[in-house]
This record gives sequence, C-alpha cells and structure tokens, in this order.
Amino acid sequence: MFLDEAVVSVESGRGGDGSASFHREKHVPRGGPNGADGGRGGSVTLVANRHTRTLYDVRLQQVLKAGDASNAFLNRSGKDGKDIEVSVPIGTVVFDDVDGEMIADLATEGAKVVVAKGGRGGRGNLHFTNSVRQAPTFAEKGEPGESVRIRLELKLLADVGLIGLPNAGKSTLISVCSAAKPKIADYPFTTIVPNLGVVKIDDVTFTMADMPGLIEGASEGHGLGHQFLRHIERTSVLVHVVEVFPVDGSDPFENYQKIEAELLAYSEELANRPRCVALSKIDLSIPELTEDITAKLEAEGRIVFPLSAVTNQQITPLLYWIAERLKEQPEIEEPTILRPLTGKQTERGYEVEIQNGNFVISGRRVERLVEMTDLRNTEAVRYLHRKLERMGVMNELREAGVDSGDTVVIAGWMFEFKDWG
Ligand SMILES: Nc1nc2c(ncn2[C@@H]2O[C@H](COP(=O)(O)OP(=O)(O)OP(=O)(O)O)[C@@H](O)[C@H]2O)c(=O)[nH]1
Ligand SMILES: [Mg+2]
Repeated sequence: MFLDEAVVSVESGRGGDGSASFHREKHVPRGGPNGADGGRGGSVTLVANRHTRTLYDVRLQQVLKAGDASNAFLNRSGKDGKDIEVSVPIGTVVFDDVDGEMIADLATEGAKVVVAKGGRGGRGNLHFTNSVRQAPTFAEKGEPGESVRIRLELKLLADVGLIGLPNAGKSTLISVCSAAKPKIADYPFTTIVPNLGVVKIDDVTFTMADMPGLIEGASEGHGLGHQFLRHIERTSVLVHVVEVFPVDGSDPFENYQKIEAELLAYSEELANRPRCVALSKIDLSIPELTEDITAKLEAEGRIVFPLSAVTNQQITPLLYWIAERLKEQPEIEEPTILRPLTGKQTERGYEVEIQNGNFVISGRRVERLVEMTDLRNTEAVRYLHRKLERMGVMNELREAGVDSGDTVVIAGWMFEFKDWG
C-alpha cells in the first residue's frame, strides 16, 4: 500500500441514556416525570486541509474514535461526546471499504464529510407522557455509535501531469520548470510517489505533477499501474514524455504507442484530454533522428515539443502551450459529497426472515429502536411493541405466520411473540 492510500476504522460515540425520574419536593409525595435526555455521541468528520500533504498520519491510526456521551442523571442532561475532526489532504476521495462505494470527494480546502455520526441521546421519561400515560417509568437508552471502515485515496490535483515510461526524463523536466526537487537517477522507477511543482510562465501560474513511470499493462494493474494512473485523472492537461534516443535501444515510436495504449485502456475520457509529446533528451540525439521521430509523431496528430531538460533547450514553447490549454479548461468543480455514510444506514426498510423457525427482523431503524429500549422495563417494552405495530413490522410478522409463543429476533435480542393486537 502506498502513502496516498489508507484504510481506517471509524467509530462514533454512543449517545447517553435518558433518565426516568420524578419531581421530588417537600409535601409533594410524587411529582411529575422530569427525567432528562442523554448527551449526543461524538461524530467523526474528515476535513480537507491544505497543510496536510499525505495520508500518512491517518494511516498511523488504527481507529478514529469520537467520544461517548454521558447518561442523564435525574433531571440533569448528559454531556455530549467529543467530536473529532481529522485533517486529510485536499484531493482525498473517501470510499466505504465494505461495498467500495464512493462517499465523498474532498476536492477543495475546507470540504468536509461526516463519516460516522454520533448516536442520538436517549430521551428522558418526560418525553413519554401522554394523556393516558402520565407517569412513564421508562426512558430511552442512548443510540449506539456507528462503526465503519473507510478507505481514503489521495488523487493529486494538478493542472498538468507528466506521464511516460520509466527513465523518460519526467522528473528532470519538472525540476527545470519548477522549484520541485525530485529524485533523478539513471535507472527506472526512481519516482515512486508523484512530485508536485508550481510553474510560472509570464503571468500564468500552474501546478505540474511528475508521475511515476508507467509500463505496459499498467491499465491492468501492472507495475505501479492503477495506483498512478488514477492520479492523472484530475489533471487537465497531459504531457507525454518520450525519450528520443532510449539507452536500452528501444524504438521511441513504439514506446510512445505503448503508453498511449495504456491511457486509452484505462480511460477513454482521459485519453481525450489535451495532450502533447515532450520529446526528451534531444542533446543525446542527432538533429536528423529528432526530426524523423517528430515527423512520425506529428503524423499521428500529436503536437510535439523536442527539448532537453539537461541543456535547458526548448522548454518554454512547451510551457506556453500548456498555459494556453489551461486557459481553455473549465475550473475544477466543487467538492462532491455523494452519499453521507450515515444516510445509507438510516434507511427505513426492514426485512422479516424465518431462520430455524425464528422470525428474524433486520433493518437499521428497527434494530436501533430495540437497542434504545430498556428491555427490563415492561412499560418500555410495551412502548416498543406499539412503535413496531405502527411501523407495520407486526403486520409483516403476522403475514409471515407468527403465532403467540414464537421467537422473534431483533438486533441479537430474542422476544417471545405475544399478540396484544
Ligand atoms: N542527457 C540528458 N539526460 C537526461 C535528460 N533528462 C533526463 N535525463 C537523464 O535521464 C535519467 C532519468 O531521468 P529522470 O528524470 O529520473 O526520469 P524519470 O522519467 O523521472 O524516471 P522514473 O522516475 O524512473 O520514471 C537521469 O539519469 C537523467 O539525468 C536530458 O534532457 N538530457
Ligand atoms: Mg522520475
């Protein structure tokens, strides 16, 4: 796994229990209910922050856990649990690690997503009074916190991406265009994480990312494959760096075709981005050879910039071309929160299934209802029963053929079915 990826467990805090209590005053033997509510459990929020550069700190954590709330005591409310905010780099994409669905794309400074929402505080008995039940002896328990596993991926946000085979001269190019100081060496796979540089040409400033070398089969995950192709998804302009005179004796034109094929296989949309070829290391070539390859690439419809980063030849025409292309590009979109994690889990649906003769009810809302019920208190159980009746759960059970005395299982609790009708 790379530094720009992290899988973490996230837990929100549980809500505090509500209390069941009654006014006590001199001369008043039994006052009205006054039980207070439990506190709200802490939530876990991810926030995009430009001072955070990698997901390294997140990866060091086993669990990101917010605080539990405290229970209400008599007529005093419980304290809320501590929320936690975790800083992640701008460009972090959040996935549900279980179903792989994307939850949020934190593409701008300050973009936030709640990944685990704190449990609601249980309501005190005061809430359960009505015309017939004036002195409820029960209160609601706090809602349990959520526990989810999320996967974070950092997608670089750069205007321009430098792509090409290993050793093509990408890092050297970014080092002469910007203040970036990437590692440069005469062997392949020198760059293992993308380097970001800021380029200034006249009054235009843009960011450039130097990608690790791609190899044949990258689109199927070979080499560093998808890991890095995904970084270029968010660049507006691509510069394909092709070595004019490869030391390994390979053919520059075939090399060019290999990478182009990978791009196309990875994403057609990506392959259609504005793109040019930087024909690198022309100081190692002879003019005839350089011209020959340039002509071949131009015949493919490519714009070609023969250049040398070492002798600093012909770099500016490339930068002007990039600046022009960027002017034509739309601004980067707003952050997208596709699906707050908690949204999916509060779905209203439930299911009744018969397992080994037991009637098993599943569905988050129903399970939470049971988890928040003080099952030792008959009055609370009756209240639960009525709620389930109103939700239609009881009818569904009857339709499934439940009989008095049968066992109903909800959230791991077993109930004996009794039709109070
Ligand atoms: N003569 C000459 N050598 C160059 C030029 N550009 C890069 N090189 C050399 O080519 C080798 C590879 O350069 P890098 O910039 O590390 O190549 P890269 O594409 O970043 O390679 P990876 O990170 O391994 O994918 C180094 O030895 C560089 O000094 C150039 O314009 N002229
Ligand atoms: Mg490199």
